[in-house]
Amino acid sequence: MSVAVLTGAGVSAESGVPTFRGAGGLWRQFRAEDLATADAFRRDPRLVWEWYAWRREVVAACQPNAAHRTIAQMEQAAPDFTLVTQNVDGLHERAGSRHVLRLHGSLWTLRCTREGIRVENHEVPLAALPPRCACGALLRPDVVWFGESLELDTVTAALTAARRADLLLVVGTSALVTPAANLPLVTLEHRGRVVEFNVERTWLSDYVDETILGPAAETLPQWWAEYQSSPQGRG
Ligand code: BJW
Repeated sequence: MSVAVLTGAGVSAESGVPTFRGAGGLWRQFRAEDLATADAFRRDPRLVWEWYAWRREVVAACQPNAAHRTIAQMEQAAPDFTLVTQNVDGLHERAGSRHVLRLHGSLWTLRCTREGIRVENHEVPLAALPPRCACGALLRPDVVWFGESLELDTVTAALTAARRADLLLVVGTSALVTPAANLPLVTLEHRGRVVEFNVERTWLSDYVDETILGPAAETLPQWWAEYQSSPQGRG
């Protein structure tokens, strides 16, 4: 039995990390094109960095929730398991997930704009804004902005997992951003079962096998407990 999980910002909502869209979402307060594009960074690196530095501070003060912990338990229990996340917050890793395919990068890695070298950095607050590499060039957040390509190896691994999955759990994503949003369709095309966990219906809800409505920190642990005691989960 091959199991995969695709997560989005909603999985971290109950930890206190703001989502992007919807009520209270980051894009309600900030214009995406001012902050999450390479053009925005070229125009005003300090402004973009102030936003990311603020988000690092918010996330550093948050703790993983029961949904993150349940997903980490799934990895231990299922021999063929893949976690794919769109999140950059690092909460899956802090909850104990060992192998995480991070489609959109990480808030905790910085990348040299000249040499492409990546450095892990957990400094909160950052000592200098915008931070610079030892070579003198600007460092940028190692995240994937709109119009940028995702790491090929990561997308390929995610697509392989979606194709192989007998069961894909889609947790807390509006599924509006491609290519991540296509993964559930790949699983469905290959006759895998897709179960969505969200506080509200999304466009995906019309296609998936089941949508479980409610906060993921409640619905996912409950679903997992029931699944484990079912014949399918025991088998
Ligand atoms: C709960 C809950 C609870 C709440 N429990 N649930 C036209 C022009 C240019 C590009 C495009 C275009 N049309 C399409 C594109 C492609 C573009 C795209 O998809 N755009 C769409 C917005 C239209 N994609 C890209 O550009 C990607 N690259 C690419 O395709 O390269 C090829 C290419 C190159 C050039 C041109 C075209 C193609 C890159 C996408 C990068 C996305 N980056 C961001 C920012 C990352 C860094 C950062 O964090 O700052 O990633 S955007 C943002 O959205 C972030 C997220 O990972 C991503 C997905 O959001 P997510 O996770 O779904 O969050 P929300 O807030 O949308 O949803 C939360 C959900 O949780 C909701 O459903 C709630 O109901 C739910 N929820 N509480 C359970 N307690």
